[in-house]
Amino acid sequence: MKIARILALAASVVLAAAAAQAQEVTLKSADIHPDGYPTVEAVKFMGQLVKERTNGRIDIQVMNNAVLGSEKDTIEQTRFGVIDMNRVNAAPFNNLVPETVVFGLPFLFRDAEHMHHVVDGPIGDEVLAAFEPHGLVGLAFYDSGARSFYTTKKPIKSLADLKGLKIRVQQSDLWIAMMEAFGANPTPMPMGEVYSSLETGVVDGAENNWPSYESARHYEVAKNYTLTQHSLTPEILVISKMSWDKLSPDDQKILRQAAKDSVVKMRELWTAREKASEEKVRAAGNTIIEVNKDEFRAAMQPVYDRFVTDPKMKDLIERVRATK
Ligand code: GTR
Repeated sequence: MKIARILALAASVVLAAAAAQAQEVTLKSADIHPDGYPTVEAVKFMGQLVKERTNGRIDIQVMNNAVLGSEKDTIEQTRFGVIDMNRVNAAPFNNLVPETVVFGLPFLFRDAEHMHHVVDGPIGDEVLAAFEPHGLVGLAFYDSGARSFYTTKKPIKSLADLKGLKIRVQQSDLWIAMMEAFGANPTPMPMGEVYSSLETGVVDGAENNWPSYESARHYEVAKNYTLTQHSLTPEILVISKMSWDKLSPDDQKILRQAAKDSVVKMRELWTAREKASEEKVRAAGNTIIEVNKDEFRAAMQPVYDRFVTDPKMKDLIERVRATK
């Protein structure tokens, strides 16, 4: 009798442990972009890897199309564990995590390859680590191409054309300062409001990469696209520290690795989409304008003077520049 009871108890302990092991976790991941956009597909791909590698225990549910809100709002919700994961551009993180400013600085990255070398190396790791004190764990950087201006009426052919134009910017002090230095009148607002603001004349223009210009249909209302390519600010994938801390160290490792693996996929998707979006916009008959970038670059000195002041920031930038 006694032995039977002990055996039964032992069996129930084993069963409970197995149940805990098999417990399923669903991580909700926010994105403002529609299905098919590279960032959305890259996180879905990461989800497949995580599912396989945890035998179905951990699932990532991508909640895109801004169903969870604007980027700025979802960042707050992610910090407080209401949303588990978030794929956001570096810009809306600028005020919260100052280290992210480096990656948005105008004309700092020479090209996509230079940006890849920086984010794949120790500087990238440092910036990802800088999220932790703010309730977030940085997982990966994704490509976002180069951002360029687009306008509804007056085409931008030189720096002087930007003077006094109302240009929508992301909600970041760095970006507001950048627009001011370009001579424009910055209007910060979430991405979801840009289309109607262009259409109704609340703003004269905005700026973004080829895929966003095309997929958000801004190209239909702002038909002049000027290839200033002023910033190669990447996208960042984060997880809430609250969700992270609930995972075992082994599962954390699986997540980190799957995020890194999804970067490779993202780069393939990005290259293809950048090309496809450019072709679609050109086929629509939009005016694509080449400019001399030198005067745009020269106008950015006040931005560097204001944001690159402390020794830590100066050092980071020197190391970015020195990266091959
Ligand atoms: C896109 C980026 C989005 C968002 C958007 C914007 O390129 O992928 O995350 O930041 O720009 O301008 O708001």
